[in-house]
Amino acid sequence: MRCVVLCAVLLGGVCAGQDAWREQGLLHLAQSPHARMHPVPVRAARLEAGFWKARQDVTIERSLPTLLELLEQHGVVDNFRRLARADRQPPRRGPLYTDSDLYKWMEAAAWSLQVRPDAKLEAKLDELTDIILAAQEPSGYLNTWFVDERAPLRWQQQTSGHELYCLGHLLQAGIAYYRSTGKRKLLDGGIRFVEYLLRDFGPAPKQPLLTGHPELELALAELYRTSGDRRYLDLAAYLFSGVERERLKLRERDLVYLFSGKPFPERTQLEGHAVRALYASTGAADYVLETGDAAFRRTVLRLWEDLAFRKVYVTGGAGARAAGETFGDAYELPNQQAYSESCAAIAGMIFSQRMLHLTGEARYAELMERALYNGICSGMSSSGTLYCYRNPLAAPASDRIRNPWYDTTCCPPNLQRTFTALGAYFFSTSREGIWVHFYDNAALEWKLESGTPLRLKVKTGMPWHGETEIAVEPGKAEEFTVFLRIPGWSLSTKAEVNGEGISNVKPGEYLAIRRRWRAGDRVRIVFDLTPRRVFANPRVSEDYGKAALQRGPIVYCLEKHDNPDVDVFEVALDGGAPLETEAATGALAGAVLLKTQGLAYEGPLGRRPLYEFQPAVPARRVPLVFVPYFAFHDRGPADFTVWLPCRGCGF
Ligand code: FUB
Ligand code: ZN
Repeated sequence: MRCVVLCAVLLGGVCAGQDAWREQGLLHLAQSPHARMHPVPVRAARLEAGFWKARQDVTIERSLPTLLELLEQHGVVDNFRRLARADRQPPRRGPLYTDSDLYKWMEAAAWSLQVRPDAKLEAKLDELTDIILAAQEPSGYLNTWFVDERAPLRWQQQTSGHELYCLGHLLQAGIAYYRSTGKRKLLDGGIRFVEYLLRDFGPAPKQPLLTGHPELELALAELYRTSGDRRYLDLAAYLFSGVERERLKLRERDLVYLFSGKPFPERTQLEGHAVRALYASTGAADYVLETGDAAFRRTVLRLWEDLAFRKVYVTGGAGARAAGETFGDAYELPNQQAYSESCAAIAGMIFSQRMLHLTGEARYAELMERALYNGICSGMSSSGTLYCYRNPLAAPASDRIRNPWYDTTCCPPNLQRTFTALGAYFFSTSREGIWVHFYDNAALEWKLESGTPLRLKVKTGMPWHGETEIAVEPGKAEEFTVFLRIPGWSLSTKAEVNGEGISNVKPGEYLAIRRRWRAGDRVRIVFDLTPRRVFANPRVSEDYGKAALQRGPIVYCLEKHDNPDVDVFEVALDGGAPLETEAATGALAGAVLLKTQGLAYEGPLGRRPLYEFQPAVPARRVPLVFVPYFAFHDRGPADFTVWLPCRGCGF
């Protein structure tokens, strides 16, 4: 039996009582029968001074407050306030999905309370909860767009109306706030809306229901995990069933674009709107975690492989085409035209997170890492006040990619909720022991699944320096396994326990160290951060003959700021030149830069004819300095590119 939110007693031996909310992981998989491992709660995994802590701090200190101001300025909160007023003033502003932006901001703020308790922020969340719930109708319906003169349009525009998308984010905010404070008012508001759906929607004679933008599916799975109420998971199953195809007269192109409306197991590839497709896949993986459904399992595996082998950028971004914000065909990965919405990188990352927890296979963490350190990290400026909606892999200075605000402002709060909860993505537990997926300075204060308290203290220079020490401190001596992910990029990793070397450390796998651990045990790992050239599958025509540079998890780009005498679009890498490292100074201080010799073309290519009988060959030697991709345009707009032609690379 599942433990429900309300339980204050032991149910089925699993519910810890009134404080059960404290124990719930980032995803509450503790009772998910098909989970190979279980995420830890956000409060259990504290990031300490280092790469990600800096990003988390700026998110909490700058990004959350400034974005709330902007949400206020753009009327997003007033859209709720006005519904409690007889005069309905001020008029509603923004596109029809703005409610979700506030909910996502609240989710981010809620997670941040587990990182840094803040009474003022908590009071603000309570105030926003009251404002939101004052707009909820007695039926449970809650949406600021389909009201008054637009009320008759409710559920009439299910392919584009985002009513269920907004509800999904409301539930996720409610769950996060509940897990952070034990307060369930916002969550209960979300549940009231779900109960209204259960009452009035479903097979005839009830009304049809479709997620025109998938998102509710994963929220319902988490609601099921939180409440124990199976009807919520069944509703997700209904949304995946595709039964509304006929009733809503969906066209084939709707089924592709929405990634909704046809039986999920009939999906064979990622297509259509990238965020929709990846949220749907995430929700489907959640469904497998709960049910083990074999057809769904085969499908999510096939879709993940489509992403990893054919449709993801080297930065972990996804969604090649700007038109419709869609996936391209297999291997269609343009660089300057890349859309690669921040939300799509996040959606791909959480899809991989579910697959990791389903299987325990390191390749899923590998793809999470690629996205986190590159195409997600790039989404927010180091100042915490500018955001990328698109994350192209090359751009001229004239392309204003980082902006404080977007009318469709889905990405900024999505980045925030990822960064505030980030520590909990680093560790999981299973019956065998503890898993470490990513490496940064961090302290885990949690417990083994046997109940023994466990403290892990990670001290590392990652992602810039490979020396890493993990202090393992169980509450009492006990036999268990410490699973350490050895990243695929670390080709020769050294590992030892208490000074004793471990052999057979394989890149791209978890190193499972099983022993009787006792307080004072130390694991030392040295990751191999040799900078390397990366080559794309030759079917990616845009990257053929080119290379990118990568060191550890960080993908680099060549940006004009550091190469004032070079046209970054008219230079090649020299495949024989060494790749050297240098500590960055100034705005990028703390980071490691890459330096190498490149080859520039003689004279601007713009003066050459478009077609010639001899190829243009770059021959003039020039020094090149590469910076981490995530920092593109962080020091102001400038030409940059990730992929460069590579002479002498053996093409
Ligand atoms: O559909 C509205 C927004 O557009 C969603 O939040 C994102 O998926 C974005 O692509
Ligand atoms: Zn977005």
